[in-house]
Amino acid sequence: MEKPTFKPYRLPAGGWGSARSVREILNREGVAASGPIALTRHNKVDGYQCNSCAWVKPASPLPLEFCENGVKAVAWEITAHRCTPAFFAEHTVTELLGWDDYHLEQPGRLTQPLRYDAEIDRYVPVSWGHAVQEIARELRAVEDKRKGTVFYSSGRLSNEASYLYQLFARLYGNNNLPDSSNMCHETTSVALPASIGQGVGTVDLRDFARSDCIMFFGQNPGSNSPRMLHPLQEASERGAAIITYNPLRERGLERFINPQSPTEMLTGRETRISSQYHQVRAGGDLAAITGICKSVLALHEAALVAGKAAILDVAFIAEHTQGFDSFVDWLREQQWDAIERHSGLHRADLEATATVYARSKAAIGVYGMGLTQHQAGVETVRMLVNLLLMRGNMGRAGAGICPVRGHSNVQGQRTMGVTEKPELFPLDRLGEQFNFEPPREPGYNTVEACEAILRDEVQAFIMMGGNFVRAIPDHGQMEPAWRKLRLTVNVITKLNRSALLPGEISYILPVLGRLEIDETTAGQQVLSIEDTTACVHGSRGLRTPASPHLLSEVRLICELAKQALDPNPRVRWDDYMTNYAEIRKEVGVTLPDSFNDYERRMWEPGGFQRDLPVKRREWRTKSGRAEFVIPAGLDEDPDMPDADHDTFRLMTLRSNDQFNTTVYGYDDRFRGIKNTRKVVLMNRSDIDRLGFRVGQLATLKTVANDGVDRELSGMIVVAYDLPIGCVGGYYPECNVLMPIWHYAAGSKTPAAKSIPVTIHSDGPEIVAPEMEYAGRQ
Ligand SMILES: Nc1nc2c(c(=O)[nH]1)N[C@H]1C(S)=C(S)[C@@H](COP(=O)(O)OP(=O)(O)OC[C@H]3O[C@@H](n4cnc5c(=O)[nH]c(N)nc54)[C@H](O)[C@@H]3O)O[C@H]1N2
Ligand SMILES: Nc1nc2c(c(=O)[nH]1)N[C@H]1C(S)=C(S)[C@@H](COP(=O)(O)OP(=O)(O)OC[C@H]3O[C@@H](n4cnc5c(=O)[nH]c(N)nc54)[C@H](O)[C@@H]3O)O[C@H]1N2
Ligand SMILES: [Mo]
Repeated sequence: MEKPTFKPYRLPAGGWGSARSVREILNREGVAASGPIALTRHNKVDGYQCNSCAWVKPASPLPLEFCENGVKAVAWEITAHRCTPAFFAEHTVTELLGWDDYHLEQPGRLTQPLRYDAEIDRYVPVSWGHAVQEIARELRAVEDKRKGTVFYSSGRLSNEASYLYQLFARLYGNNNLPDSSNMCHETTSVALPASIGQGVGTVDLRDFARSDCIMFFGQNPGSNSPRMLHPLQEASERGAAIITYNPLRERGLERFINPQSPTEMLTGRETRISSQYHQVRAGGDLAAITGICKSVLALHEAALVAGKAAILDVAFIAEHTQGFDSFVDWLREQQWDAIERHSGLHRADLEATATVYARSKAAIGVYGMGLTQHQAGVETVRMLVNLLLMRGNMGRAGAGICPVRGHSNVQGQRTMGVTEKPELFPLDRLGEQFNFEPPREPGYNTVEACEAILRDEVQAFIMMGGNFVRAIPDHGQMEPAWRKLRLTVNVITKLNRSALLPGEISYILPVLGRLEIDETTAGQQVLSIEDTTACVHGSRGLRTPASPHLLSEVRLICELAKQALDPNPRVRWDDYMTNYAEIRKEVGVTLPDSFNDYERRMWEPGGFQRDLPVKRREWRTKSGRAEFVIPAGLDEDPDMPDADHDTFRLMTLRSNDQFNTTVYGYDDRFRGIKNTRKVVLMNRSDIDRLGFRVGQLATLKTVANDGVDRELSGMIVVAYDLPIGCVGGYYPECNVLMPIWHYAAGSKTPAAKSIPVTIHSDGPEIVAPEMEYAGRQ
């Protein structure tokens, strides 16, 4: 590996850097010739839907409706490389455990089902028939079906597979359906229903085109939803205000060149994205938004005194909301010095935002992990809703709330019933439809599944996609506990670390990817997904499968269910796995409001939008109105010993070269970091205060009084532009530092953006000189 370097990136997001990267990726995966052909069908009606993020698939797509990171995700799946049984014959599991995430996925797509053989410490090929039979037998043998079996899934699973998976779990006898959204937008699924009676965002692309004020809190579109930069560019050029709150200056939120525009590429004409950029302290948004609300209130009062038009939407507040007066009382009590201390920002910064917001006609609040992954994440999201409600920015054109969901179908999965919360799915109707009594007790979410594993209560864990053990907190405790499971089933496409922690009986079951042709006796089957604006799209594979031995996820679920469950004439597994339209028919019965005429509508340009009651100002909350919340305090992470200068807030970040635990490479182009992921980004003054030198190595230790030592050494100290007291490191490397109990109250989303750590020198030697951020570029 080449020497780590740090050289601030001077270019905008997009542009030639992006175009070059796309070419390199296709070459690297050995698909330089066929990759570009596939990409012309990317996010197109009758094409396939991108397997990377959940950003909108527009009705009028660009000729090339993809981004650099979409290409990475596609190339990763259609790669020419194969991880065959010969690879497993060569390497023991113990040896592979020493490899890092990047190298584990390099051998390529898995080609055959494999079973772990403990005697030779290797995975060996096995037939599908044998695999399904043994897994089904083990599932039947679990004593306490309610507590003993977990059905995890990761958010790429199609609507069709998700629907069958939840049906399988509920017929089996539990709601243990944790999924990856428990680790990201679970906070949203708790906050939004309480505030506005709807668990998903309220805006779509048309709203972005009409808004004149877009406020961004803790979401990084440049790396995690790059196609979103197109509507943002359009908004900026139209003169809309884009206001960002983020501890880091993320390039995608600063400036952008559309790599698909020849003029922009040739002339280098870039667009400024954010009109205001506030480097809020990690966990400081609750205080910051409180400050903005307080300023808006003051502007309103001043306007009334001056005989000018009201700033608040008084009629909306009276007709549609609840709790406004108490909220105003609470706002008046909040002191500016506390707001400034918690947010790390000046009153004038927050007033500047309030002034622009107060003038706007239609505002959108966008957010991501920077809000959801804190202990008070639920209250912070609800505070952002408060801000929007004050001016009636809900249920009208150009306005609303926009959680930017992660995985390409994580939202659809929840819609299809993959949820541990029984109240989120119409179980009565499901029971009637299939003539059974669905379990009503809440199931495990991801954190609760981990806790149950630590208590030795789980016997069988089915992982439908994902790299669970790597994505969760507390690796030091979870990995040994994981190995005590009786049955672990890894339904994956590439090798990952979770599969290398076999339980007593362990399988790797390789499946088709979304880009691959899924052929049954009834012909080629198609799938559907839902994007972050609740639009549902059809997706048709176009590539020959990576191996003739792969099964589709739908088929695998049906085969397992047929053997693990008693027969039920209403559940037609054989029909479902032959003709996926039969699954969509069942979805239409369970969810008639949104999924009538599913089969046809999923091919409409731009997809069809699910019913969103807030769009017509219908509030399905307890009071039947939108509810203002009053938070318990301004502190988002009460775990953080605040007055203690030696404790830092660690934010775990994604680089531009990863998709979750899949590490595409060791460069984080936009942040200027090359050839390494073992870095700790620190403010220069913190480095000086600790007597450290830039480029030396350091150890991070978690501050927690629970008797468990959590530490990570060999981290290169980088001087970076981020607030004093906050430090940054990469996920999943830093997950070893996260206590399992450090999560958001109410949603149990791990609080991955504020882990209390101390930092210790590993010695004065400089391993990487020049790791200093040279100032704003
Ligand atoms: N290429 C690529 N795309 C992805 C993914 C990927 O890994 N790679 N992952 C997908 C998934 S599953 C998800 S959930 C999404 C995640 O996408 P995002 O929501 O963008 O998540 P992160 O990158 O974890 O963090 C977002 C931003 O939060 C900022 N931040 C950290 N702490 C705070 C804070 O306290 N306050 C504020 N205001 N900001 C803060 C960070 O600096 C960062 O810019 O992306 C999806 N898309
Ligand atoms: N510290 C920290 N931890 C975090 C986060 C954070 O910000 N900070 N973010 C959290 C979030 S938001 C998330 S969503 C999780 C996600 O974390 P992960 O579980 O890593 O998510 P995936 O990207 O789904 O998992 C990648 C694996 O999925 C398999 N796979 C890929 N495509 C397919 C497919 O089509 N079918 C099947 N069956 N398998 C496939 C591959 O084998 C690959 O190894 O991590 C969470 N953990
Ligand atoms: Mo996520």
